[in-house]
Amino acid sequence: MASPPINVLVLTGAGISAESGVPTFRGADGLWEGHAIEDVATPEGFARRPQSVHQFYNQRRKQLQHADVAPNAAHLALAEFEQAVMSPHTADDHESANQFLLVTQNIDNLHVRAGSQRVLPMHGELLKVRCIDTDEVFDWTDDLSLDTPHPQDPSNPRARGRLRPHVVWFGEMPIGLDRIARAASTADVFLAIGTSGLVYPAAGIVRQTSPACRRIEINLDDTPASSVFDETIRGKATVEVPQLLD
Ligand code: BJW
Repeated sequence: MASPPINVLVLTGAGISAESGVPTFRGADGLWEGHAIEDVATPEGFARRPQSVHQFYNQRRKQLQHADVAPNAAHLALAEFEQAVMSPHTADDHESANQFLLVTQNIDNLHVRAGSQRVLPMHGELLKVRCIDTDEVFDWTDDLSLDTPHPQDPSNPRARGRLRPHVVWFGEMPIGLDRIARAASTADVFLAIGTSGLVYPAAGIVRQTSPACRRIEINLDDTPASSVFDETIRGKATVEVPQLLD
């Protein structure tokens, strides 16, 4: 007999990429020039010191493209798991099909590089920029500055410096919240990996799941959200994620 369909929702945070060489925000090294991320990653911070904020993201953009930064065993296990859950042989019609969504707070592209397909980067993407005037989004791998020409208007001096990182700062609306709320309310399994549970609305997703949902947290340490989970697994993402999903 066919097994019932399963809905899986995964939320990842900086901890899943830590072992790929991408620093977390609130760990021992999680400061930038003595500033907490809460001070740097705001529209007000960008308005006050745009060049400094560009420098922060330029460094991280460069670092993400360093040859040593690559998806780790946790990213790869999630991509394989998605493929297994969503294999066309698991259902012959849409109604009874399994569902899978990977919501990431990370702006690195490591889930996509690992082969994950149903990825929702709710805090934006480091390798994209957005025009402040038109909201148009462009792929971007280079540095940004107050002098960067507009890709569609390169010879217009007045169109320079109108690009910003395509990321979500404090006080801005995260991406895809409706889709996330729908996925949470129908999830049978919710898995949160490597996130401190301090930043909302991401930290509140676990509370949007139904009582029947099995909620699992993987983290090195306890978080303020740990008590809401049914299972808490303590350890490194590269060890615990492949073990859980095997
Ligand atoms: C490992 C590991 C290993 C390490 N293995 N584990 C409700 C209550 C209170 C406040 C608010 C609220 N609702 C909204 C707010 C305000 C605010 C907020 O949450 N503030 C709190 C700080 C108090 N939220 C917002 O402003 C959000 N917007 C919003 O709510 O809009 C609504 C609205 C808008 C306008 C008008 C009215 C309403 C936006 C939040 C945007 C967050 N942006 C950032 C920067 C993104 C760009 C960038 O990357 O630079 O997102 S901040 C930063 O924190 C980044 C991260 O995605 C996010 C979360 O961090 P994360 O991933 O959890 O990392 P860490 O470092 O904190 O934790 C790592 C964890 O991994 C640790 O637990 C380690 O133990 C673990 N770990 N190695 C396993 N190997």
